Amino acid sequence: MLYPRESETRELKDLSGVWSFRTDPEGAGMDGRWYESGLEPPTIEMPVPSSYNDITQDASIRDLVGTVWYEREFFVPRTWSGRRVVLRFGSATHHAVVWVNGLEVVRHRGGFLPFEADVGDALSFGGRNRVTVAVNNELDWTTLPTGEIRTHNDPMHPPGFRTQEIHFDFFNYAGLHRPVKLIAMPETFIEDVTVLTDIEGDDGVVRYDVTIGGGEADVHVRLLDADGYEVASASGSDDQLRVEDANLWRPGRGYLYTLEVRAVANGDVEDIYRLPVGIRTVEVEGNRFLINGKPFYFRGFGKHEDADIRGRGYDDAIVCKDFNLLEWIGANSFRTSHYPYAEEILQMADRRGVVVIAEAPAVGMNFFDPRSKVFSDERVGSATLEHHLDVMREMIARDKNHPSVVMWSVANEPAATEDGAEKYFEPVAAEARRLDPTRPVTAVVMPGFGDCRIGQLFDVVCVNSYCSWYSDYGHLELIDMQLTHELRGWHDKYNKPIIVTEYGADSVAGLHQDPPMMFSEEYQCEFLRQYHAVFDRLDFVIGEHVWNFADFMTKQGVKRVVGNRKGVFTRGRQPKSAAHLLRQRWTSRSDD
Ligand code: GCB
Repeated sequence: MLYPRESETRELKDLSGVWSFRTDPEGAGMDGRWYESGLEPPTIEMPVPSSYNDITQDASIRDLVGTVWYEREFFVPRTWSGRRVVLRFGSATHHAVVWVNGLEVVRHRGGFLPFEADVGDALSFGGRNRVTVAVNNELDWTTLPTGEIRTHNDPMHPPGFRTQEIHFDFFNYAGLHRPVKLIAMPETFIEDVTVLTDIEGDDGVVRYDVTIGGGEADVHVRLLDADGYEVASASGSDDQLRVEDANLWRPGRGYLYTLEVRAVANGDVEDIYRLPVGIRTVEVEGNRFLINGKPFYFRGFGKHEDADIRGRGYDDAIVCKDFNLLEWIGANSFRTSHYPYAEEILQMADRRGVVVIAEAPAVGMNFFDPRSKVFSDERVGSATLEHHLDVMREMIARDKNHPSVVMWSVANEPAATEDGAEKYFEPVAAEARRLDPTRPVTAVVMPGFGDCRIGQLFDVVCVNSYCSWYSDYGHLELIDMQLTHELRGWHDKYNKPIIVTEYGADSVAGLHQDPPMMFSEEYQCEFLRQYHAVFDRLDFVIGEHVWNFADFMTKQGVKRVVGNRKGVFTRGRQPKSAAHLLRQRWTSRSDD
């Protein structure tokens, strides 16, 4: 799905701003047809994009399990009549139904990917219009992430008391998290563009494939360099462009060409779309991850889309700050743990040469208790799989053209030791490879190489590790022995390169204790030092992603002190001691 961009033939209207909002804890809105004539009071003001959870002082809104309603009015210019007008949501977490002027235009399941609808038939051109969205945040075994709704039928809870159970720690933020846009384009339009790039000697090769929607048109493309000079051109809906002496996209240097696509019908230019293109290759060879044929070592973080007040809501200021901090600390990569991030974030990674492991929102598929099985018909079964495959298709359709994305992660910490895990993940891995034969595929697993049943399906072993944090509390001296055993075990079993996709310890900023104790800044630093000593000895380790970039909000529970404190930056993006330690380690290496 193409990102909405302006051009000579396309206009955008951003519907971000303050919308009208109402909770619907009883689920009365659908039957009451709240979409028909405007939301009735009591409504409150709600910013879009943002999570709604932390905007008010009302805990029942923060912790709501169910549906909320958003609505706003907007004008559509008379001049847009006769054009294709699309309403596009960057995401709605987790499920949405959308009406325009009371007519249902689209439904979507899944909280982290865009969806859109041609709304021309529902609009009043040259007039006032209303968009209404019902957003539901409930997670069950058929959704991604997975979860369970529990109704507590016992004397200790009021009748019908419901809670959302989730088997992951991050707060289940919800709402309209990403920009909402109206796009006017020609009726015969450029529907999709796919590029695949290759390197031959000093030349870059760009294969493209263009789909035209709404009619017939001839396709002409030009490839422009970063200064706007044409370096290659072709005609036809799919072909190959050769760039002599190409400027490659590489880590630390996000050189981008622009593929300018024109759809021409009867001699007239109908539509123009410009796609940034980075020429690069990725490949796993033996124990190495190669970008442009050169070994790449991942230095960086697992992150979250998370900040105070706006929760998971997209915010240019936070995103820019995060990329500046990545650069400051010497990181070259991150993983979009545990769901696809806003596409604007991938665009910035493209521009800045930051490498991304893009993850599907398949998290929570684990009870962390071997007595309870997840992969079964009543839990993660065929309905979940069907949705998982849909989400892989949507994610790859959105992100296939980003040079920063070098690998797909299909899940985080599923119960990989269960009998059903292999049968479940086989088709998921196969679908990812079918959709994108150019990128390696992985699943992030927990320690326990002995019983893992899915490692053979993937190209890289990505493993999360918390020695001396979730076990052997305080015994930092055990990390060396335990981690070495674990990593060697994975390598002996699968003979694949390993990225440690999570390792980290909570620290409360400003809490000091020497000798180190858990939750102090000193403990977090010493924990990282111990891990690094092991990584530096094992040459099949090809990456270190600290958990986490910044402190982030979690569900409530006795293991968390107003959120997960494993950030090396605070939630306000100030460095803890660990950030300085990493900066020293990472900026002293110039291997890319
Ligand atoms: C993990 C999860 C991550 C948690 C982290 C932790 O293994 O993948 O989502 O936040 O551990 O801090 O417990």
